[in-house]
Amino acid sequence: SGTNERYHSLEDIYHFLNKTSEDYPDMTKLILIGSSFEKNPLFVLKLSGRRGPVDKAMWMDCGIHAREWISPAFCLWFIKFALTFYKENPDITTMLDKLDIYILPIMNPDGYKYTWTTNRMWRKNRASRDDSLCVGVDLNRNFDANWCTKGASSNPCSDIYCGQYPESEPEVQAVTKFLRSHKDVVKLYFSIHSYSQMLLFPYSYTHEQIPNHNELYDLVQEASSKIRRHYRNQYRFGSGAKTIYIAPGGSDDWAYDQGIKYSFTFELQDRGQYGFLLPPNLITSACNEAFAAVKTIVLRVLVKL
Ligand code: 0X9
Ligand code: ZN
Repeated sequence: SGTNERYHSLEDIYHFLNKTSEDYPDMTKLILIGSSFEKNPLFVLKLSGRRGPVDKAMWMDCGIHAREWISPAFCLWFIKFALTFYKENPDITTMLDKLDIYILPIMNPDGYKYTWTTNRMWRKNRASRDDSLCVGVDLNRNFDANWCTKGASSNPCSDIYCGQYPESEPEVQAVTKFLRSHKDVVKLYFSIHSYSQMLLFPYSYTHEQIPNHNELYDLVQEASSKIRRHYRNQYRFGSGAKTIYIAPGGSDDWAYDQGIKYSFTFELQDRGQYGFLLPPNLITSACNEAFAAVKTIVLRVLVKL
């Protein structure tokens, strides 16, 4: 299904965010929430409908892991789709009329840049330290959620290195600071990864079930069957610990324990044929089905809030 999508360099992504905020001044706000280890800016784009203030919001971050290129591609696709089809597509219209949507398209700009220039399979950020030759912390092991227990590594050379202490990394600090200060309004949290086609919810740091396990299970089950029916692709679903593996220090678990009771991690296409090297002609289908999942969950949750 050859469409003309492509992946975008870090510079392109910054340019897209600037241009979009200029083109849609009444529906967007570009917010600088911090900067990376190498001092690249961390921008959140706030999307809202043309209406008065609302007291509910959702958050979505992309690009925690550098090599998962479909993830930032989805955040950009989502922004473009939302702004283009507001008032045309009823689902995105409802979402933007009822919620402020905060999108961080690239949480790990340093790592992402490194995958474009030097090592396509890089995962972590690019933090260096005096006492090791190895570079990088796994940002999805650095959150303060059973930090650095089984499923993470204290070895700086590991791909799942948890960092020197919880929230040691500037990228994680920026996100936790923003979410802490917006805790009362943010009702849904989405973190976008690849690959393996899974819709996950907490916990990943323990096999224990969260209090609203059944509720979140029903939501991801419905999202998964929507994808199967409309796009003929299979997504597994369930708690992280049971569905993928035990892993501590993740953003979804941290957000959940902050009180964001609708917290999800999506693993987008594919199931391993191309893995992280998902070809550009599959971007559109990956984004369409991921959006179907996001929208199914958000529209369901909105009527409960
Ligand atoms: O291991 C991860 O961080 C994620 N998988 S990935 O292949 N994209 O690296 C899964 C994250 C699930 N949630 C938590 N572990 N908290
Ligand atoms: Zn990932």
